Amino acid sequence: MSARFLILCSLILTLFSCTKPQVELLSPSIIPAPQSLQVNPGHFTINKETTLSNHDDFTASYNFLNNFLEHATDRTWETKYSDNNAIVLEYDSTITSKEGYHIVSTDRNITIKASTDAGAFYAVQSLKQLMPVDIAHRTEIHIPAVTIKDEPRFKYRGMHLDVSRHMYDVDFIKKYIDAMAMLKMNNFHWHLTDDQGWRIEIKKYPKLQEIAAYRDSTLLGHYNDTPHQYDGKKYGGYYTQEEVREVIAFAKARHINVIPEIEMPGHAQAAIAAYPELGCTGENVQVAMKWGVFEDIYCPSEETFTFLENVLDEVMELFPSKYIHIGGDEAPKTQWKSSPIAQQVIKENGLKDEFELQSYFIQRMEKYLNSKGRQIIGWDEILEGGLAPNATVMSWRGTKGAIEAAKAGHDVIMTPTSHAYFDYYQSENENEPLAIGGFLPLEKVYNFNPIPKELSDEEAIHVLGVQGNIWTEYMTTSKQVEYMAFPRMLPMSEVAWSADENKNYDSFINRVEYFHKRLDAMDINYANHLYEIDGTLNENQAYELSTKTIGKEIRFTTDGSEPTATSTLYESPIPFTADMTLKAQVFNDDEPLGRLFSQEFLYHKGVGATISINKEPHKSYSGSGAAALINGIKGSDSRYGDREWLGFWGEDIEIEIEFETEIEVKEIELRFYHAPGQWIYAPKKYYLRTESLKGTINISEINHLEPLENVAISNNSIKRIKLELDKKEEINIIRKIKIQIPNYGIIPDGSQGAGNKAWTFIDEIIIN
Ligand code: TNX
Repeated sequence: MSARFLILCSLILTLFSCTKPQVELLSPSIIPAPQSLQVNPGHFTINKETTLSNHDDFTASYNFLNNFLEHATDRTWETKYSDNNAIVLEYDSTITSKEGYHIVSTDRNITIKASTDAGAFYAVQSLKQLMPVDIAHRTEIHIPAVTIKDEPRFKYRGMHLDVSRHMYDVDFIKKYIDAMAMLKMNNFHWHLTDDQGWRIEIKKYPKLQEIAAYRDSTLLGHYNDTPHQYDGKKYGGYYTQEEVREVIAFAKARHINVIPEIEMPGHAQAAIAAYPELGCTGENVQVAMKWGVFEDIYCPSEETFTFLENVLDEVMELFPSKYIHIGGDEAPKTQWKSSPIAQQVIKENGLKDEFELQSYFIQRMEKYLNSKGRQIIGWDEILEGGLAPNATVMSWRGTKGAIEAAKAGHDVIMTPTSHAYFDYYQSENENEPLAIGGFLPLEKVYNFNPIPKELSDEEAIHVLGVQGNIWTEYMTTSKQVEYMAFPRMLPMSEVAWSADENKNYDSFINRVEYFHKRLDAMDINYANHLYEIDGTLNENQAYELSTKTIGKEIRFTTDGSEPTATSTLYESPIPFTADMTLKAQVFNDDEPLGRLFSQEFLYHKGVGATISINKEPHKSYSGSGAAALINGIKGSDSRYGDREWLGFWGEDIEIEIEFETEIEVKEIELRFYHAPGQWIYAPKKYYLRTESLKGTINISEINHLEPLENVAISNNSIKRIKLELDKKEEINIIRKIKIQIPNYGIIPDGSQGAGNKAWTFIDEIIIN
């Protein structure tokens, strides 16, 4: 038997034996992984006579299942009481988890037990995944005999979608919600307003529809490309209240709550374009045509509060959600500083500064929403200047905000950029469609640990759950949203639902491979990076290649040529002892899969030296540690979250490299990532010090304390700094190099992240 056949047999459970398949059964590959799943001998067969029994009032689940089965089998299904050849929905009060369920399938029937409709609904989702994808028009569908007991890890399992930067039709919103339901997600965070467009009909304010919903033009290319260029086309639209109701009803039938976000006090330029009196300057502004953070924010006047209360009244009328998201992020305080109205409010209310004014603003809106029985959610900036008493914090700038809020007894939802921003790149491949930046591959999402270790068990109870965010600056079509959301929504669903002890990336990846067929059947334009090759340098200076799915071969070349089905088969790590270009490709028999892998190796003088850094890199951007800076491998020119780049947030760093013996060094090249849009700045200056060993004991020291000239060439947002050493023997015959890199400092006004500390990202230090 060939290896491939064996693998096939392990994937497909057959009734009798591998060699004589009678009934092909799918090996259960449910995503998110259930609490416990046991495969038993036997199977259940859905045939012409199978019935559906809704013993109790599991309306949404029953309707969903009935629709699905009728569609799959091309017949109407009789609903009657029977426990033979039936799919039975049954109430079971012993299932204490409100969203939990049991499924027992045998030769005789399938029983779904739950204590709520939500639990039964999630059972139905699992049951669907026990069936093969291509079941349409089959007369028989076979389902393996299993016992599943399941319940979620977190009660908040969310996905966000920004419809302001780009907008998608109602059919797509439903498709997105449908996919969320399949993955047992239960909160859809609908980001409806922002600087670039107001997308929800508010009847009391018609200019929100006429003016705020449209922008005159849109930025072309990336924000970091200069000079900025525009397409000159009017863009926009909004969801009518009727459409909003339709979306909410559709989501409700899938046990998904829809949380509207109405941004305040910042990200409000579109509303101010429609009603300039809501701003502090009274001047006319345009709906924003590019991305970023804008200074036109709501003025804290009575007029603004009345406007926002009226808007929220209509929002609450539409959305039954307990939570209303009021934004609170990225609100520059410049205009408040010079506004008499804002300063008056500060004075009258005894506030210390504009941060306390923001807090006053949010607390006032919270009071209003609380009085109507609703709760607010805000981005973590709402912590600044004092947290509103009942607010839930959505932590996006790392986890600091979440820790502070949970310690103060507030609920938090975890959406850190490092693990939850699906607008970031998911592959290092240069051919990826344009994205905002960053690097968030599938595995990193999967390894997201939502409970910060700084929290005690008691405090951790405040972590309600997790959410993936889709900011759509660079997603002009719904197909592009799908590409960024899938498959990353899959690992996020497992982070949200599955018990930590059941998580296993290899098992997950094998389930994803089959899941692609489900996504195909749903016409979802997912990104397929499963057959990409991953490379790491091991301690023996040899390069290891791997690919995530089982049963595939990797073939490679080291002379720069493209690998073919007859190139060298990868069997053991490839030694790295000279400059080389490694190219590798995954093959399934003779068929190449996925994309070509290519890696340059620079065998410079730093390779093999000892390195230390006085500060730990930030835990979300720690690459493969300090050693990554002298391993001969440069970081990606377009993604800073890979294994080679190290990120430090606001810290001055000092790097020390020590060679085994004295060597001659002529130049040192440093590489810094420079992407102001993501708060990443190359430092303004550097200091270099070399130490040489005179004889055997004396260490002579040469200080270059003045900043060395920046001979950088800005290249694809990488700043390269070449430090040429004086050609004097005591300078370039050296034992040790020390490089001091002061952080850029605070991000200046008018830039993304203004007022926050800048990041420093550094990768290979090339020593020649
Ligand atoms: C920050 S996350 C934002 C958004 C941008 C996003 C891009 C947050 C609260 N604000 O306005 O779209 O970064 O990644």
